[in-house]
Amino acid sequence: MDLKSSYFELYGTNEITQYRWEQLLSIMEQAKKTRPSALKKADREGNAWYQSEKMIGMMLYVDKFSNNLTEFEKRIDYLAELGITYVHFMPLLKSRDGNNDGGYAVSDYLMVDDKFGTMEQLERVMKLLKKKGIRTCIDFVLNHTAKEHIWVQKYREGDHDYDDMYFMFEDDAIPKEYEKNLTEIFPEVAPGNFTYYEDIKKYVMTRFYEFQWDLNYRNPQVFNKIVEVMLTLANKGVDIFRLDAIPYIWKQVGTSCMNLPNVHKLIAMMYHIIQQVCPSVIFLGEAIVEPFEIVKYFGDQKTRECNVMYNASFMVLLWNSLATRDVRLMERSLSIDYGIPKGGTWINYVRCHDDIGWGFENRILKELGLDPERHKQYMIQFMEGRYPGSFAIGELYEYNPTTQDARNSGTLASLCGLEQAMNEKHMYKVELAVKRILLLHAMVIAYTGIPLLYSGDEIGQRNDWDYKNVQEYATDSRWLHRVSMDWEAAEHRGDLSTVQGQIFSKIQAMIQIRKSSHYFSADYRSVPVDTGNNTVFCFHKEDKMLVLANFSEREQWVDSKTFDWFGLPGEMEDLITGRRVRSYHNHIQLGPYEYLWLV
Ligand code: OTU
Repeated sequence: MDLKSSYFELYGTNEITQYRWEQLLSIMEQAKKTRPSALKKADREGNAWYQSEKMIGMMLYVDKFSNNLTEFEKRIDYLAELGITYVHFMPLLKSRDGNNDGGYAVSDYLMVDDKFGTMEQLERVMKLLKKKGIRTCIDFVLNHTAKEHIWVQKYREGDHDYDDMYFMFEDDAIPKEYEKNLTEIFPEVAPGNFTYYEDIKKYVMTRFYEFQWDLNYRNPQVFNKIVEVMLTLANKGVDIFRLDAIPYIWKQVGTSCMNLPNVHKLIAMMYHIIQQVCPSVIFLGEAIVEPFEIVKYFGDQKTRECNVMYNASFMVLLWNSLATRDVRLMERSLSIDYGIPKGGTWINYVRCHDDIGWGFENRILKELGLDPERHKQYMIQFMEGRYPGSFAIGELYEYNPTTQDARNSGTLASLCGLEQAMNEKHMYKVELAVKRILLLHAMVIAYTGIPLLYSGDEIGQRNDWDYKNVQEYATDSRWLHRVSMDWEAAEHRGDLSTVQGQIFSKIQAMIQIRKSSHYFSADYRSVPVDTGNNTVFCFHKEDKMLVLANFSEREQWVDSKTFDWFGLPGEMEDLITGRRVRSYHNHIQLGPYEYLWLV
């Protein structure tokens, strides 16, 4: 791409653009000049590292994982023991006091929040991680800042250079025009998309929480400033930028202000810039939108945007399969070819710090004879634990009493039945819950892409109900699953008679297997296969490897003729157990929630 012509196309050919363009060039020059030599050396290798089978991520909140960055250093060995090769630090830049949406309301991009430590400590941690072969991902919140950000302060002080950093209006005429086409992101806790401030006599665009002011990328200065902080952070050693909430960064009256063409242009420009300045760095895009919109953020063969994107559909489909014991929706949805460009790679995860929202392909639901609305209600109630027979214990998120619409919160273990089983002291249920936890991990570790674990899930941590007693968390049920690492429980990880030991050791083993075979790299595409059994999910990797997974608590049989093309009926080896698997009376047998990685 030609950066200059894109910049002028976006911002118009005039003196101001010319001035900002030159400013951008000097920001890039400066960053190039000051990039430490160790990082420059890494740059020479490029950024293809993210496509390796060795990539395994863990996401964590520093305070919840290790109190602060100093204590984090002592926990690096734990991450290495599990086999982690990249750590995603949840927002750790300075954020506003009080409610800050889990750090997603940044008040200073160049400072680490005091509650975690200092920028120097972060740099030290990144270096120590690198020594252990672990890369660093940080959250980069670029759609909005806290209303206390320095750029807001400068505006308030009357510095005209900062006049148009945000969307501000004298009266509500334009806001009303916008509202006609906007949905609400947090309809229950933060309704509306604009807020009136008496002190400045302005309506400000606040699409998320009121204290998160949307940045105005129509102003080239915003673009330059964001690029400047990004490059500064890259020079401190960040390998992966998780670009938060990207669908929203460009706004246009009369549209939904989501996924607009200029969003893609902005991201492509930013990517081009990091390629120029720090080519070992990559972008992880966060866009929890429809799959055909998500894949556009990979860019195309010529113009890359993000290297990796969250595979939100897969996550939701895994839960759907578990709750319904029916894998057809997953198998059919994953069979759709969205034309991902080469190099575009998924982050596969079972849950993250956010809620789970039930976005399905309604067309496929209908093909299966299901009513989309009623099916969604089933999932909502099942995951909350309200549906009769459900094993999950979770909570609703953003529940709308009028429409009954909601999303769900809960930790992986609690949603898989461990909390209920422990409450009932029901040993068989505990066993099933552990099997579900492992099954879901086996899927995200085996499927093409990078597996991302949530800290604490590797030892089966249950919901944290105490969040209700913390004032700034109480109205946001996502804190139910943002648990503090239970280090005492983690001590039992070597003891296979404990739940922690059973989960940790098996996940650790799967990670090791993944790292030792090229079949798990980005080069081997996963292709779903219809087994003829609705509860058994199957995919193969370029005919080299076959994954089978039973999504029910009952034993299942699959006709081995389905796999004639794969060399059956012969003998196969399960990579996980080393066991020889052969068909028995032309069938392959799978125990409750059993999964096989066959070669
Ligand atoms: C993201 O999520 C973060 O993951 C959240 O934790 C933040 O609260 C939020 O941004 C604001 O910074 O709407 O329900 O398509 O789905 O950006 C979560 C992207 C969100 C959105 C996503 C957003």
